[in-house]
Amino acid sequence: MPENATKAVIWDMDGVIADTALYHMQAWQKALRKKGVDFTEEDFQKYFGQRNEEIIGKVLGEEITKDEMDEIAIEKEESFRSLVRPNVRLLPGVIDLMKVLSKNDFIMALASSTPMKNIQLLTQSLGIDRCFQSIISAEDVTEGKPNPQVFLLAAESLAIEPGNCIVIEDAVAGITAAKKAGMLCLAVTNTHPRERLVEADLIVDTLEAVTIESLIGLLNNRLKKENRVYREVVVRKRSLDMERSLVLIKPDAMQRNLAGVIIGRLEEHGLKVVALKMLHVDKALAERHYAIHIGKPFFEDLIKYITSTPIVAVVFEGEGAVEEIRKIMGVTDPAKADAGTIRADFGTDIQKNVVHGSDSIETAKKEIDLFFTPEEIYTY
Ligand code: IDP
Ligand code: MG
Repeated sequence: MPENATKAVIWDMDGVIADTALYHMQAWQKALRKKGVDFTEEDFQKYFGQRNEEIIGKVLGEEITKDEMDEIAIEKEESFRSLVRPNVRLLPGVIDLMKVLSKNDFIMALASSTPMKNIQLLTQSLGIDRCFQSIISAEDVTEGKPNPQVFLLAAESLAIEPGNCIVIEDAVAGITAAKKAGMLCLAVTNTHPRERLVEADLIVDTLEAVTIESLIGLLNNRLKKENRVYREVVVRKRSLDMERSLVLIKPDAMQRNLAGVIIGRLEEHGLKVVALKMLHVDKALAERHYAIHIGKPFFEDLIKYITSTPIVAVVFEGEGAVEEIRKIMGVTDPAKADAGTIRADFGTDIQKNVVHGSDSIETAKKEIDLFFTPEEIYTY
């Protein structure tokens, strides 16, 4: 363990480290069938990530006794362990990410809604039981996720401030718990689609896609955000040099609730919103907007990214707006962008750079026409 560790990653287990959902569902079905309850896949999805007693209480109602509840929970967990023992596998990217985290002085905890027995069985079977400085299980908390208790306890046991902890989660309740704990959250779409995980700060489809830079970037952004002093808004008069530029709040920014911050940064410079809409860009529009990049190695990925979730399109107006917006945004690659620019502060990598701004007056005209009709643009 690094001597003066200042940052931590707190791992959820089921659905992040190991793909155990199917075995949990089968174990629930077996235990509840005896009580005459048909536990469907939908029920399972609904209660995913919650603690046993909460699930049993909700499924069987208030009248159930504590003894009955314990009996069902024990039976469920026993059959889960016997199902999982011969089958459990690590999900892709877990080991590599753990290695790179410890190389970069992150310490790690495991915080799961599962009983300690399951955690031990899984971590030992997978050979990762010695990777964590601390393990928090269902027995350690009085309330499960979405209550933040489990993560706060983990941070406390590591002696790391919640604001310097990144939680890795796959469940909606887990992400809510992480945010309530004041932590950053990386979500992986192993269990739920992206649209359900938008509360997270960063969403990936597999842990193989996580870079150490993006995690460190998350922590840095947090610090910058807190230290940031809003500049006084300059309200400018209309002049003959008024220009319009198209700004897109890209999918990664929308997923991380940054639309307001980005629009705010531009407004702070006296640029005026004259048109605004939220839309899910389709492939055809994406290909027209990025036509200039057809044939480049990143083109296909760029189209996938810009069409992945809805975005906000804004027309800004101001004197020299086109060039000024490019300056406020920073250059394409966030790693190379000047400090204090939008991309340096919030961008993750050269593709996920949170914002688009037209690159010339000519392009701006074409791009605005793609996204807005003339009637949709307001003239003050
Ligand atoms: P710009 O957005 O700063 O004008 P462009 O070169 O026009 O940058 O590229 C359009 C978008 O394509 C970028 O904002 C970024 O999202 C993506 N992009 C550009 N270069 C790369 C690259 O080398 N790899 C992956 N994506 C890229
Ligand atoms: Mg461009």
